[in-house]
Amino acid sequence: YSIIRLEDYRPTPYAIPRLAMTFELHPEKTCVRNEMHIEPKESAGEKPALILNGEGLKLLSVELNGSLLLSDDYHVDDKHLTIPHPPEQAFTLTITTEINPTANTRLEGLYRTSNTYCTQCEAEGFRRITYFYDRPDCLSVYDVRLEAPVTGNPHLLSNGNLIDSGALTEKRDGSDWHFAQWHDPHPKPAYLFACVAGDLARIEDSFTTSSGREVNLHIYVEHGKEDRVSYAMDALKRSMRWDEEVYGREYDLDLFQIVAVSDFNMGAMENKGLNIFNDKYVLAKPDTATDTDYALIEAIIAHEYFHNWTGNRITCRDWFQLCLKEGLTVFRDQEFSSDMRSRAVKRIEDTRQLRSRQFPEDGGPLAHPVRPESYSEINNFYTATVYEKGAELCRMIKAILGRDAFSNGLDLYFERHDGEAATIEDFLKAFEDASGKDLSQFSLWYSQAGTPDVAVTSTYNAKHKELTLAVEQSCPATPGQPTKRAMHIPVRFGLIGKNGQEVSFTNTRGGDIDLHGMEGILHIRERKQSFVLEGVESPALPSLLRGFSAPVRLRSNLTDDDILHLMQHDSDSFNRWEASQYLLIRTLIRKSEQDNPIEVNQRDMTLIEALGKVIFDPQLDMAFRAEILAIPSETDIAREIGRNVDPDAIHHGRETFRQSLAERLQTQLRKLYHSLQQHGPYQPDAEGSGRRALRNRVLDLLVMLPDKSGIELAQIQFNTATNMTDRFAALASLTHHGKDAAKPLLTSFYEQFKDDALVIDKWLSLQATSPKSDCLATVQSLLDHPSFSLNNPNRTRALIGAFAMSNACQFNRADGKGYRLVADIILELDDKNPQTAARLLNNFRSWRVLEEGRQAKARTELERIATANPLSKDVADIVNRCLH
Ligand code: B3K
Ligand code: ZN
Repeated sequence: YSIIRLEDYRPTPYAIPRLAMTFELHPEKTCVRNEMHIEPKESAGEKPALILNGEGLKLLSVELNGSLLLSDDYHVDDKHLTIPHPPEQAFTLTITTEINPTANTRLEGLYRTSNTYCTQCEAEGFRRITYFYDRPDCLSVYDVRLEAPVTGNPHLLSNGNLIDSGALTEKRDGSDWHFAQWHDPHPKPAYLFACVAGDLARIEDSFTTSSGREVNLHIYVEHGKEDRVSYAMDALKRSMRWDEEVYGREYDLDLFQIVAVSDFNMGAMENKGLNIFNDKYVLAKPDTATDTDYALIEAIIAHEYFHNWTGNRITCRDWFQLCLKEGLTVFRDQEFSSDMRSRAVKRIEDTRQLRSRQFPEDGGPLAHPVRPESYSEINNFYTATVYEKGAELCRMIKAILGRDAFSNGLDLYFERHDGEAATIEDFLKAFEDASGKDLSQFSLWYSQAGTPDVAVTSTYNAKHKELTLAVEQSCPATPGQPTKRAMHIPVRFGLIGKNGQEVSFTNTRGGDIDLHGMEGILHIRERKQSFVLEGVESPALPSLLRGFSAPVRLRSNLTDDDILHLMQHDSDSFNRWEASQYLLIRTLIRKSEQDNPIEVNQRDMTLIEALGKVIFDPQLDMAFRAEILAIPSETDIAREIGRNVDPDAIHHGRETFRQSLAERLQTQLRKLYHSLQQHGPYQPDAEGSGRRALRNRVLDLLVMLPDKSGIELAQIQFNTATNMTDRFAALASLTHHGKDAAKPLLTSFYEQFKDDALVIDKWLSLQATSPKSDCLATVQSLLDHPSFSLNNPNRTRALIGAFAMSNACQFNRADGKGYRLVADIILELDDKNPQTAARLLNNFRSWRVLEEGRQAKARTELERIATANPLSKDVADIVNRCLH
């Protein structure tokens, strides 16, 4: 497969400022007529050929300025349509193609989902609908006419505003047809095109923008699901308001539509004025959705809406710039959620995510820069690095510039590039021009892959009242990048004294430090550098990397006792959590190395008591206490160990530590559990979800008690729960720790929810993440369960994705059967839905950190995949990178 390189970028020789499309919708034979107005660009030089993208299309006709072209005048291969000698003046090219939406199992282009027609064009799906410049720098105004039988398709939707609609005068195939005509005034790239046709329920609302324009809001869902839309609608309105208030960005059409579908390759898609969503991220009511589902709906509704400005109004010049829209939009949705909920807790969650999803990517064979320089399949670059690390880079720019200059920089970016396809250089230039700061060293974050290491040695000189922070940075080699240059790393910090109080400093030297009251930001720029804080009256511990101000791995010379002190006293709650995580990971690694991890020594006791102090502190936010109680996962522990990993030892060590924790704190835990009982109706807000999170984490410890009292509590909770969060948490604790008590409850859960696919996904995931050795057989038998289907990405991810991603000890079974199962599925799926198959394969990315025996088993499966024939470009790309 060919490699596309950033350095090879060339603009197109032609522009397509407008096109008019007509869809005659038919389940197997949809006819697409595409009338393009094409203009040669002045800069293009002598008579270049017109080369349009197209794949999997049946070409019916090509017309130039209204006359049919003969097949000598153009040529077609499996990826392009080429007109070698187009006219020198502007011309109209009309291409008619036929496609089969029903046979489209890739879920890219136009496909069918539950009898609804729907599209997914990002990144390169438009070329499966018609021949076009299917690249983000070709911006066009779209007029779209949809024609379909009235029966089965009462709604005909596309981007922009509805211009006209009505009945077709003549019957077709004996049935009545109708049409809808849409016009989108905003020029957009083809990846933002969308259309939907089907019989769905519509929920309506409206929003008045800050300048007083009325926008109709329509959410479409399957009939019968109307009662699950109110939260999404509310989240949409809050997003629209927030983008006006915080970024000064107003919505720009008369209509905003969201369609929820049940077959979708990813979370959602920001098509202009017509977002299409995986229904998992729209539908919620208290008895079917958990608090986590609600929070994700809020975040994803916001994310797709925010793309209207960051992605749609300003799009990407080429796919290498993907983080320009994705990193920035993730940053914006994270800020939105922080404002809606608890900022500190949101930061903890995002940091946890980054470490568990992005760090392993950055540290393994799939590592790539936030802005990659080459790819063979772009769909494989919608990664945690581009999205989440990309968001961290925006957050660092804000930290470096300060709030006001950051906001001015963004305004300048919007002003300069509205209506354009931009680059990362354009983005950074706007911030440089608005702030007068030089971001050239900072820009290395976009081109260098890998997680930098920052080592800090702190020494206090009592005589001079100085604290010196000696800093050293390095970055491990990553594929194609053996050596790295020093980066600009902003490290936010404060000082905590022996009495637990914050300690101030007056002056600094040795490097660039911003001061904000008792806090500062170290601007690390050299490989080795010493910062000196002056006027430090008493010995103090540095509280470093507050709020995770840079996506790095931090090491320091602080002792475990120092960290314990910070865990108890840091004025920065994020760093209190960070300290607890550090100590927990150290303990859990130690446990995984011990022959008898059950023994509780003095160090364990000290940590358990310190954790108890936080967990039982009624002054603290409950969601925060729940985060402290979220013991690092087995994958997190494995990542910190980094080599020769034995997942069984990690599992055993972690379980015994959790059991010790439960036993030592059981009296208070029980009391806390009962005190957190819900009063009043369910609310998915920060307060309610924080309380449930804490209570359910407590329950998850109590079920480990040998006296079975916790199991009983979980059974009662399962049976009396008034919402899915509590019911599911009880079931999860029992399934993972409760031995036989879970079996009848899993059955009754299934019976109760068997008609509700999204709830059944939870049921599948739960069984796929059981650490017990019979899990493999369970997953195998669930593959044949009537509620399961490999044709649906949500089902596949719920069962196989959860097994591979969240069941460290069973996926990584020593006998290799976990790998075999997942590899079999990948091979079976590859031909139907390569994108989803490639996603599953990503779970093999950390295979080299395992002990030798497991490495060998994983290699066997990877090689089996690599040599399969045929193999999609998507899977071939990932498997080859994993092996090399
Ligand atoms: N932009 C889409 C993702 C498209 C993925 C294509 N493989 C959703 C989002 O990030 O908002
Ligand atoms: Zn996005």
